[in-house]
Amino acid sequence: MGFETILFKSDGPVGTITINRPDALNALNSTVFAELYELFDRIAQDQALRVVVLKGAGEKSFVAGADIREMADMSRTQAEARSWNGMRLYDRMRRLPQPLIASIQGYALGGGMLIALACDIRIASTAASFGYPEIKLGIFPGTGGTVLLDRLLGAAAARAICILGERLSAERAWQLGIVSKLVSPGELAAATQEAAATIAGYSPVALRELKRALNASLELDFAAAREIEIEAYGAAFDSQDRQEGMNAFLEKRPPRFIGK
Ligand code: DAK
Repeated sequence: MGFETILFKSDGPVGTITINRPDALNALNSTVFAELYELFDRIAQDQALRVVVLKGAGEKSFVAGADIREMADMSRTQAEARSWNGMRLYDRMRRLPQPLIASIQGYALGGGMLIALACDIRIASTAASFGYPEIKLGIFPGTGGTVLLDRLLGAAAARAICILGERLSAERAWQLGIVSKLVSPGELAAATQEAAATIAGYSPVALRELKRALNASLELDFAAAREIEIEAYGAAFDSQDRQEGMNAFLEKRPPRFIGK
């Protein structure tokens, strides 16, 4: 697709995006943000893709944060504009109809942890590490990073991570619930593929509507989120896939979901 900083390949229903700046530990510069946004926009339209994996190139790093070299000379206006851009990308990712898996082999720091949190599931190797070190640079995770961590983890854990700026081991991130599955470095690729294959076998309609309900719960108040949950549930229930899922169960055979 002709991108400069990211790679994309698809293998049947599974798409894989690689952030490809290994010399800068895959730090996110404005080109990465723009290219990812464009790619996610295309993926959202592609019904053949049922699940997407996001990873970083090389052995050492998933993403070591926003590109500090690029941020160093920014004005306040530029920084705020970039924050809006970043949030737009993370919202795009969360609202992707397909589930997104972050496959994390190394550093997931700052904007790197945030982009992993914008995925639905995080599978990490024991060699990975996490954290928001922004406070050490005189800033803080100001691209929705505080809000998202607070909503996903709860206020106490989020505050400690933002204020202390400490590096969390993969084990600690797993205990906190940031990491959904923790595996040895040698098992990461296979564990990621296994999760992707499992999800690819589920109904795309149910997954899309489920994500809509989960997003509503993250973004709205209790009463409004429940209304959306019921509406999304109705939409899933109305699908041919729901009929197929229940028929397959009753007929004791595996279901074949078509995404309708
Ligand atoms: N930006 C730019 N270059 C980076 C980088 C980064 N975040 N992290 C690493 N690099 C570069 C290094 O400069 C070095 O380049 P050369 O010197 O070789 O040219 C190369 O990657 C290898 O890094 P090291 O030599 O430092 O490797 P080490 O193994 O010694 O250390 C490390 C790895 C990850 C511990 C270390 O590189 C490190 O502390 N990196 C910075 C981590 C960090 O502070 N991350 C948070 C950045 S602030 C936004 C969106 C998000 C954010 C802000 C705005 N918008 C959309 C507006 C979030 C902010 C952040 O993420």
